[in-house]
Amino acid sequence: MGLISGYVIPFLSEHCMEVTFSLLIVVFINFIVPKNKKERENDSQDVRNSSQKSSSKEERASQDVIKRGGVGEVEDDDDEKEGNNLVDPLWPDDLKHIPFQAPKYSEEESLQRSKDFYELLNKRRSVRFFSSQPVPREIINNIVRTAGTSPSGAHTEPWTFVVVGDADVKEEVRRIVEAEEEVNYTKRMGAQWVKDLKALKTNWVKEYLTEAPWLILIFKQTYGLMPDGRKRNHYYHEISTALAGGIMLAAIHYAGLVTLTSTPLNCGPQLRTLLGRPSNEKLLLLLPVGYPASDATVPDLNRKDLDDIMVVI
Ligand code: IYR
Repeated sequence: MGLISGYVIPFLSEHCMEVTFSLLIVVFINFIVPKNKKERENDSQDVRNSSQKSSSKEERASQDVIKRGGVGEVEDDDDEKEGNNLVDPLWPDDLKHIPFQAPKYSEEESLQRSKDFYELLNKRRSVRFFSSQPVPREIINNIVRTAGTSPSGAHTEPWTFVVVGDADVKEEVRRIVEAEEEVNYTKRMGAQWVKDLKALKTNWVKEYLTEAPWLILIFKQTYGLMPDGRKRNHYYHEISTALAGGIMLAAIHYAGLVTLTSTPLNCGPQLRTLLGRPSNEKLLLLLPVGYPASDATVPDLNRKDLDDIMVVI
């Protein structure tokens, strides 16, 4: 008591301003500086390799969505620390830049083409009922070539398209997917998700996986490997591969074939093992490809109007 009333209280009342100020500095250093430092680390990590491991609320939320709605393979923490481990750049510093020739159309032609292309793609639907009519490999080759024209982070082309036509492998894919999807629908997805899908009449029985002549499994490569085994960053591998998937959907439709953009939750590791793909490859999408069954149906859905999807500033 003597110490407090004799020294501490008189000291505090005499140095009130200094004490308050010091406390503010301590609070600032403890709470604000580390947060900014953390954000900076996250930013630089994002820029460095576009991995999805930062800890902002938004990022955690999107991770959660991926965990719940993605194909469910957690990425390894395989980022190489930068510093002395820099590898040679992807491209030589003196990489040649060449003139770009765009096809030239008049304004009217452009308008017509934009309308035609919209009308074509507006006919695309996700189809779940396939004919077993064969589709020549060369058509599939061209579809995969087209997907491979997608832009990618630093032109790393971080994708692998596994094309399955073998009936036994398709059977095995179906067995794996149906077993996992049954657990997804009954346990993992949750009541709201299952309720939201009810009208679309999807469930865990997936005949299309054996009916369609081809399955295309789209893997994102989370990193690349150099001939000496060292890793190469694959920037924005997920966005790049998803873009390639979108271009592939357009190519499939343009060829008069159908598909559906399936994301078999929690099947990634098993399918990767079945198909003998390396651990840097993670399954992103599974597309059955073929002709629609003659009695195929699709849900009677409308698309949002332009005004509902576009904001002009
Ligand atoms: N992957 C499941 C569930 C599913 C999820 C969404 I989101 C869909 O739009 C459709 C299905 C399945 O393929 O059945």
